[in-house]
Amino acid sequence: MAVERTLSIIKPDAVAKNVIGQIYSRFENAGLKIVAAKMKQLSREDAEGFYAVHKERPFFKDLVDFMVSGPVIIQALEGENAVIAHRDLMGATDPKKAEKGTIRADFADSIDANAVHGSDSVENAAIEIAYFFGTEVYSR
Ligand code: RTP
Ligand code: MG
Repeated sequence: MAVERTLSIIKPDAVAKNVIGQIYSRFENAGLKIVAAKMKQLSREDAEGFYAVHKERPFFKDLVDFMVSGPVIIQALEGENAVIAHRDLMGATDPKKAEKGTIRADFADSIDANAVHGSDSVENAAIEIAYFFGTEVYSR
């Protein structure tokens, strides 16, 4: 088993629903440690840069509009197989398809407003953590 880090975002819908603490509890109960965290109102430039891989997709503008619609909470999580462990807690992208008991099944309303983001690979996690935290993140 490998200790990994992953980048997590609590999206504007979940921040507005006042469930930050409930989502943090799920991370902690799953053995994921919060090693960096901040609340931030993303600019369009922040959101477009973060989701640059999706810029040709039809949902890109809606995704950016949504991500700048209110503050988000951004954190780096650390633990055994953190990337997959975190994706398992999140559930499927579309909350209607997400397994019961996952964050998206319990807190998300739609595929657009789907409560959380999580890195999809260790490589992307490193890029995404650097994107938001630069060298601020504590090393192990
Ligand atoms: P995320 O990156 O936010 O953790 O979500 P994900 O990996 O589960 O999904 P991804 O394919 O990376 O898509 C990024 C976000 O774009 C929105 N999306 N909308 N309308 C659509 O078909 C569609 N597909 C994706 C979602 O909000 C998704 O979280
Ligand atoms: Mg993704």
